[in-house]
Amino acid sequence: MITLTESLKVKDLKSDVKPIWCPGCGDFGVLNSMLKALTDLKLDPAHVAIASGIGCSGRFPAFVNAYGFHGVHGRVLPLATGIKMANPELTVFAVGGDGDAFSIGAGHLPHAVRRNVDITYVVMDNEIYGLTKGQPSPTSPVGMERKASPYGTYDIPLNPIAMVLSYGATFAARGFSSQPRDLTELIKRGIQHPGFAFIQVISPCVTFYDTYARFKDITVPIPEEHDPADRVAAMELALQTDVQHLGVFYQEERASHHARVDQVRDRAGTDLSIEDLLKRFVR
Ligand SMILES: Cc1ncc(C[n+]2csc(CCOP(=O)(O)OP(=O)(O)O)c2C)c(N)n1
Ligand code: SF4
Ligand SMILES: [Mg+2]
Repeated sequence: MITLTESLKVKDLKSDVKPIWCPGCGDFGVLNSMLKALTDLKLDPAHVAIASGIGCSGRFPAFVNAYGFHGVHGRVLPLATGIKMANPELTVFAVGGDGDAFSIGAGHLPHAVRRNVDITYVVMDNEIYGLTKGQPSPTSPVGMERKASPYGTYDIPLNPIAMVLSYGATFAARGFSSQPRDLTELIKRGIQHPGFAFIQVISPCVTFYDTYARFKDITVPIPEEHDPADRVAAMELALQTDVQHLGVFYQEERASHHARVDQVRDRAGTDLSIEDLLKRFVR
């Protein structure tokens, strides 16, 4: 994490590109929380990189005055992993939607989690495909009736927090875009976590599936007595779906991906030339 000595203001981190999200979209709350987290931690934007997938949420990097890479649909995690491996000094974010993360990109998630790549992954979960005008996503609830599902969805939704906990996540949290102060704190904790920080953010799509009222009713803070070092207790909280807990479910420290790659590099010997390596492995 490379920081500045002087403070930046949120406005310094806003790029000249104005968000074209619909007024009221939850993604505004996520963007503002992210900018506040970056300024609170005094992160040097020249050492921040934000990779995104495709979706309304995928537009995110364009609005931040830092390095950004708007990738292809579902491939944000390989992209962010590559950025971190190429330059471990960068603070790296992956951002995207529920479709990007849990449909087309779902195969990448367990591996980024188990590798413990030191990035913060913010998934803006609106339980729908926003950009493509409202098709069901893997987190849509059963019975969701929209134009693309006129008789209601019937597949059970995935449970993102339970998924990453079962993959061995070292940091799993849930926030709500309409609670930006708490979300800012979660993002700061994610950035400071030395490993893969997974943050599911409830971020309603006002145009195709307005869930503000539902989530206002069913969201509750994680109980104060919850021990975030207890994976089983975290899983029990995650499996409760009648209420949706907000906060940090689980956190532990484990060597990150690039720390382990460095260890392998040390073992292999850094003074070896390509010729030495070829002699050793090519017969
Ligand atoms: C390979 C590929 N398949 C499908 C699409 C079409 N597509 C674009 S965004 C999207 C889903 C967006 O939903 P989500 O990831 O939840 O993001 P949101 O718009 O809701 O933020 C799809 C299916 C695409 N761009 N590329
Ligand atoms: S369509 Fe939905 S997700 Fe996309 S910008 Fe509009 S409100 Fe946000
Ligand atoms: Mg979505």
